[in-house]
Amino acid sequence: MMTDEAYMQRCFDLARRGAGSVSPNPMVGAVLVFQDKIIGEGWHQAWGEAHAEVNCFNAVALENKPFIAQSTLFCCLEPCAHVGKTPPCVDLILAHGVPRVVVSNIDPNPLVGGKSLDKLRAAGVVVVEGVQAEAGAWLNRFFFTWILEKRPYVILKWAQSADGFLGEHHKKTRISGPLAQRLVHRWRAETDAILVGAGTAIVDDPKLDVRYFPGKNPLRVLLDGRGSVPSDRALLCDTEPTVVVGPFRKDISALKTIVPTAGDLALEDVLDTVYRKNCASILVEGGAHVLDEFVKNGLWDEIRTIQNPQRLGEGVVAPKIPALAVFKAQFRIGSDLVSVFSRK
Ligand code: AOF
Ligand code: ZN
Repeated sequence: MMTDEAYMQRCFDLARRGAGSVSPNPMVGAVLVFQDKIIGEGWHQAWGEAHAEVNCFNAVALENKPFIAQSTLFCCLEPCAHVGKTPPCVDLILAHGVPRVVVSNIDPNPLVGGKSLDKLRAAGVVVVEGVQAEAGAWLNRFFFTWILEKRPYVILKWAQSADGFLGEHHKKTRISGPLAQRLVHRWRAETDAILVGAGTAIVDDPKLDVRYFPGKNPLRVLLDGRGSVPSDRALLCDTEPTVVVGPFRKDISALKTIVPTAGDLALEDVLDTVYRKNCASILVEGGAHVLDEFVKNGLWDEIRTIQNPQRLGEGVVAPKIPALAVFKAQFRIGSDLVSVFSRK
């Protein structure tokens, strides 16, 4: 007999397939189980499209449809109660006569916020909530932050040499290996926005796009309070949009949005601009000064470091992991060591 926890894990795995395609919506997976057998599975595949529950019911084979009214529906997030781009999932569940619903987390969206679970219970459905709640909150940490704190979830990311340097001074330095680079592009595809400072744009001239992993490019944000980045840098002259936080200038393409400032804009305001562009997450890729500013201001939720075995001897010193950081995970990819820390 499979446990509720095990079926919920299946929901998480299905939900993850929506990573990079559903934001700022949550990633949601749903599983219908009859007598310890899965008869339907679904997940939210793309923003604006069908919710996980709809896809799950639609996936049930004709001969299994009569069993829906005797099945348990597992869903990693409380089903929606509102008419959004799709009708309320809670009504669909009631219409199918599902007798038992198991969820990981209550949907923090004020339009839902427990209403669906109340409605199900009032209709006599057995409701179990909080199964694998911590893992569910971790899965949808971008969505939870975006909804509850009205700001994007902030991930600081850097690669460092074995002796703790980000690179040589004033020189583009490749630290991580090709597999780690692919992973970074995956992270970019799964994040809504990406930010660098002027120094990085000048020295590294990054594109900040997704070339080594399938997926969408994140919205690029350049902090350039002094307008010092030359207009021939990719972020200012290529055909992709960039949000440039800095003084107004005429020498960059019309695809770039300028958020005008004279001098540095408060990082909270930068995050607010990104939040208003419906970005639920932002990857801060450097340089050292920008990373330090985010750490100093306590504006981070997660830190991902990539450490390469090579030593540089000298160069730009990598930031220190703040005392508040909690170790979350570590794994090797190629010859690099990836470490993940979170705030809680
Ligand atoms: C569900 N199942 O698979 C998802 C839910 O604009 P809409 O209509 O797509 O609604 C988006 C909101 O619905 C989103 O903010 C969140 O509260 C909930 N997401 N709910 O029942 C799903 N993705
Ligand atoms: Zn729904």
